[in-house]
Amino acid sequence: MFCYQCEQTAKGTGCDTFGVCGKDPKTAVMQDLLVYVTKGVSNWAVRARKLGVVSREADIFVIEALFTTITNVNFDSDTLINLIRTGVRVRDSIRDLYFSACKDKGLEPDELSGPAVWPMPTDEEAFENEAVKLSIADRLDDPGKDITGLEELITYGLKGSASYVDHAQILGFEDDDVYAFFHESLDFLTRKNTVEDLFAMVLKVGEKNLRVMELLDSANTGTYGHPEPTEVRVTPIKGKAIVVSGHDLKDLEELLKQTEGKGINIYTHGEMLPTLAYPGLKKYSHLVGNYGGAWQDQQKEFDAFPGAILMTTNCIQKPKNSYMDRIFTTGLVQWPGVAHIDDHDYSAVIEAALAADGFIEDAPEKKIMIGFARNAVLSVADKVIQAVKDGDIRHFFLVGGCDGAKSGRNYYTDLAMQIPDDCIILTLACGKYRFNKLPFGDIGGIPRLLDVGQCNDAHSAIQIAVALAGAFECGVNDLPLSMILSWYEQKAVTILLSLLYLGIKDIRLGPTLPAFLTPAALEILVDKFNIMPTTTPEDDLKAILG
Ligand code: SF4
Ligand code: SF3
Repeated sequence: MFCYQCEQTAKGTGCDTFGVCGKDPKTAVMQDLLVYVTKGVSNWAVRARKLGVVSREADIFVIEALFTTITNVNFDSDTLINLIRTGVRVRDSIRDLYFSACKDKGLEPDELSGPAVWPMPTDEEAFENEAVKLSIADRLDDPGKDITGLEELITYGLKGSASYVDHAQILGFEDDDVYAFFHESLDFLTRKNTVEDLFAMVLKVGEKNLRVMELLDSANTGTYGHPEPTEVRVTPIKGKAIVVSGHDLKDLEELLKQTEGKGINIYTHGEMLPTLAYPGLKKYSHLVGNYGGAWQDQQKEFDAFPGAILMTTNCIQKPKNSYMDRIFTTGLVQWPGVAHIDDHDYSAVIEAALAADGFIEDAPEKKIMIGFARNAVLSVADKVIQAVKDGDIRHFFLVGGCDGAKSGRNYYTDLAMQIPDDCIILTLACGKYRFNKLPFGDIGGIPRLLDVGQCNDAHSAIQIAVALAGAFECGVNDLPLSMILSWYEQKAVTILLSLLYLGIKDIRLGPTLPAFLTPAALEILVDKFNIMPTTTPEDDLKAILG
């Protein structure tokens, strides 16, 4: 195996014997093979679309397959093998549709090679050998590390974006141009491209992901209303309990409906925290607060949680035996041996919660403020702008992104604590847990820490920045705003590409730079965007504030 798609990759270069995340070699090569087959689907889908033939099956398959291969989503090689088989069936069906459209129009169909015609072996051993042969490791020699790194940057951007497309689609929000783009870019990846072509595609992925995040924002706010500033409890209360982790709002809503009146308290975890600010979700009185922090603390936190656990999207870690029988996955998340919930039927989760002890007493009350997405912040924009003009607000910091287990991430806690009192901190995604329970106070009634939401709410943060730039009649790069981002998995990659597409400069990225970016690729990013690694909180603050 060889995998270097996330920040915690072994030795900062690549996991080559076993994933630091817990991914075994078979699962790793099956993920690579799934991505390979997905490209084959898109090879035909892109051509069929040119002739007016659209296959919903192909569109949805590509999105789900990419999402499945994001870090910490699916650790079950059997599921992956089934998906590869489905992919080949979907590929052949869209190929047939393309052939008949060509025939109808009297056209000669394109002759394709590679993933478009990959012959799937029938026996298990040959299947695994093929997966090894077609894995990333093979491409590091030919076409080489620079090209492969840029191809993977595009692929990882697409993976992250696919997760947002999936969430929006579940709520009934879709855009055909988005599906078309996924096919175009995957088809592009099967060609021999120059560094310049690849780099142009990197920015196109960022551009399209802006549309995708907008779509998901419409899905979430259109279905559940705009997040409102909300004080939420972060300590448990007495009673039976279910904790829900991940990003999928629909899963939470369905669980809330099914647990109503059952005497079970529902807690959010990880990236679910922002859902406590949505009117359509916080109206459920048994949605009582947030439990725990970011994903990497789950083994300790779930072990201590006296109820059932539901993982809705990524960031599952190897479950400990102590909670193996009360953790459940849903959607695309899978761990071998963990019960998977289909079609929003949560009866097994409810049963497990009722069988567990629940919290035997209330913990001391502790609350934090959340819910500062674009609508809430822009409704007080006049006050914010005036505070900047009066010199009461000196600078804005966007400190957020993914959290992770590797050492060095206390940088973000130290930084947030050292940011001077006349500065505002915007935050989002699970990286916020490094500091979101600390007291930051306010500036003339404006809280100094504004939690914008989930990682996909980077869309909201961008809207806020654009509105500020409009008010000050300058570009986003000229605002007193600095972005200090933490990354871990591929959703952070796609958000970074969107920021680069917008031309945002001077982004600080940590705790380490992506292993898949070779010095040559980094040089381009530094030249064009002055992107830089985080150093120390002291030095970075000095460089920013002078
Ligand atoms: Fe390693 Fe990250 Fe890949 Fe897991 S996802 S195998 S930790 S690089
Ligand atoms: Fe976190 Fe997994 Fe990335 Fe949505 S929940 S940001 S790491």
